[in-house]
Amino acid sequence: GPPAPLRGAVVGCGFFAMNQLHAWRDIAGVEIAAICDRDPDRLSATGEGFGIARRYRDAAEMFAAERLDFVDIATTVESHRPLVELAARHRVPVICQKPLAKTLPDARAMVDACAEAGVPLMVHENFRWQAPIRAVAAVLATGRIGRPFFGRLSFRSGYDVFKGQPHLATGERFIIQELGIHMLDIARHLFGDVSGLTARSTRINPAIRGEDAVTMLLDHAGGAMSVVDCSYATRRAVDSFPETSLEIDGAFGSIHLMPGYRMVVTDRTGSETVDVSPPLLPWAARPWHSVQESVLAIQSHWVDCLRSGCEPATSGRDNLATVALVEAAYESAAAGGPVFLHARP
Ligand code: NAD
Ligand code: 89V
Repeated sequence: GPPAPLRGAVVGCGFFAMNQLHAWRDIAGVEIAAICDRDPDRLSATGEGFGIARRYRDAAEMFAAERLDFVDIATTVESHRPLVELAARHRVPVICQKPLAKTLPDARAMVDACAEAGVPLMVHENFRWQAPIRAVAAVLATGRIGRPFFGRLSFRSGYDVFKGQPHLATGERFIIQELGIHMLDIARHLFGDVSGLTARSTRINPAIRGEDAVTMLLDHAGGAMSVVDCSYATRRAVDSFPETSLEIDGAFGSIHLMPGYRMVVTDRTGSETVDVSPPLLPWAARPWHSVQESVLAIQSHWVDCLRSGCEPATSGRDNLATVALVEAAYESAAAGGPVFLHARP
């Protein structure tokens, strides 16, 4: 018969966790048995909304009382290390939201703690799981455009992300750590390891504390070069939030992902335009639906990996290289020069 359902718990019942809880409901063979949030109002509203009776304000209490097959940590970055280490002490497989940690040493300690406990760690790095990004990666993998020598990933918007996530306005670091991290992960995923990075950043919005625009130049060890640019201070007639625009030039052709989820592939035989729109899940709402569908995709991948024992694509170990790029970007933006990553992480 079918395997027993996996008993999971979600820690952090805030803005983004709602997507994770909806996606868990859509995945067969998973039951969210318990939730945790230190805020009692969020805890009860989430418990009522999703019909989850076992509720905890303290994660340590939850781990002591529950038998869990995995835990899904959806809190903000400050609590990621203590919560991941707590899960490792209880030998519970763990998913942690991005950014895994604010520093590379913290991230390494988390990866080591899970490795020593013998439990898998996956970072909820969902952008590479978005339908349009998966479509681009699939074309690239066929070799139709040849070896890529140039890539451009661009995310420019004026969408008010601070309304739903006020913590984004108060952190010392903003766009590189919160959004650039996704773009840098996609760049690694498409073009391979990065050997050097140069970044320039600035703050345009006077109402926030961190940087809200960044331009980065990446050297990939395989020979490609990419430009990654992000802004939450861009005003346009049509705002494309939360779409990533992408251009890849290869020796025999190109891939161009443009706003409106249109992908144009040019190869030696001509050009083809493909609609790579994400499906609109029943619980999703535009314009977030592409991100929301990627949450279902990455969580389904986690379940497949837990059942088969394979390493998740965005494992903690894999994600160290993305965290290293975030760190390199802040270092380069502060010092002005390039940062070389040969010896890392
Ligand atoms: P939020 O502040 O809305 O929610 C976080 C919740 O965690 C709050 O309810 C808070 O009370 C709770 N919490 C914090 N520390 C806790 C602890 N130690 N124990 C129990 N509960 C605790 O934050 P958010 O905007 O939902 O962001 C959460 C995380 O999700 C961040 O790391 C953010 O970067 C990430 N995020 C990812 C994506 C994506 O596409 N992958 C999108 C948005 C946000
Ligand atoms: O995608 C994210 O992780 C969001 C943001 C608003 C920064 O894009 O938190």
